[in-house]
Amino acid sequence: NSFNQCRALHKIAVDHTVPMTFNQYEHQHRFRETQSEVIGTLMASPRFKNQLGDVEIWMNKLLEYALGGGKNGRGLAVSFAYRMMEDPEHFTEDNHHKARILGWVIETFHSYLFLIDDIMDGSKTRRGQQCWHLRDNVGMGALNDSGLVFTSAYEILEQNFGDDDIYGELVRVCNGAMLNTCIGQHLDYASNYSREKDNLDLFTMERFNVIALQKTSTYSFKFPMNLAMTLVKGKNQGLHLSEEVHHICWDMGKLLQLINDYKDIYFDEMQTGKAGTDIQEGKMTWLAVAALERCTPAQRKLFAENYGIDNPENVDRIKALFAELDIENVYKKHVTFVYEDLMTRMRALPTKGQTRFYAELLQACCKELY
Ligand code: DMA
Ligand code: MG
Ligand code: MG
Ligand code: MG
Repeated sequence: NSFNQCRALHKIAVDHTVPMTFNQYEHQHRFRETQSEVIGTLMASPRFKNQLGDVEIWMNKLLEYALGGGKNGRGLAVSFAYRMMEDPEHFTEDNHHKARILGWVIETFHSYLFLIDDIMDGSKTRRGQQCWHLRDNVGMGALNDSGLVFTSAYEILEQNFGDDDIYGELVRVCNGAMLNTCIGQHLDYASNYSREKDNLDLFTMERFNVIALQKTSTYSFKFPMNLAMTLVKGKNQGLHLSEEVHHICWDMGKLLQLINDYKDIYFDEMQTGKAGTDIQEGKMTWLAVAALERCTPAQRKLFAENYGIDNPENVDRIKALFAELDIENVYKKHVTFVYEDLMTRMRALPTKGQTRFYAELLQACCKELY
């Protein structure tokens, strides 16, 4: 059908069916192999000793939900980044393994974020399953469970790096990334549109960009880079991310959020493992802002009357408006432009290793590894 033809035309950034390369499968497999070790060390922490039997049962259930079924893009990025940054003379399997453990630290923080995000966004499913807070015997306990996951990330860090010189720096990196992301999540939530709030004036590209940088770029790209760099830095204090690399990370995060916003509306649950809620919740997505930029006063009124309402008729009216404004094509043109611009800037990076590394991250971002 025409939608599939459209997708074929814009394969690069929207087609999640582009297969991963053998190498990517191999790394994903190695990464996942370390998961049980990481959970084992966490649960062996003295802090879990002498607890009621229920605690371990609950933790295992919670961690299975929190760490299972994901694509692990952020976690994998740490080990990719370590391989890219490390001087070949100092590269060791031991450090590579440490990079994978740091990858699981990020994955644990990530699951903390989506446990809360799904409550805030009124989501029902995640990774092909019912959301945690909707399960029997969970409910509002999910808030505390998110605390268990959050503190577990730090516990994993302490169990594996507590005696290391870089421990303090790793803690600083984690806390900085999480604080920034939580600020982004606050802004995201506070920007939700509703007729009562009558706050459509907040929907600007400028604000979308600021929020995407904070809620997505920071922990999806800067965070893995900074952890890998801390691991390498022990021997190379002068190491830092260049200004251009910072900007590339920012813009990849914006692209990731853009794709995420698109899929919320145009992909079905079978493809994403989560039912979209952005229109229902009145989220300030890229598509909503792009649509408003193109609305006539009458269309803007229709948008204001129907956006942010959890009712299929209102949602359909918004989707029809998006179709009228040809938002899918606007999106596809924009995504293609962003992708090509990033590729050009990546090709201009000082070393071939950097170009290859960032281009791979970009592919992963577009290929649904995140
Ligand atoms: C995701 O925003 C941001 C974080 C920090 C989890 P989102 O709510 O659009 O993500 P999703 O579509 O996965 O719920
Ligand atoms: Mg969400
Ligand atoms: Mg959200
Ligand atoms: Mg989303």
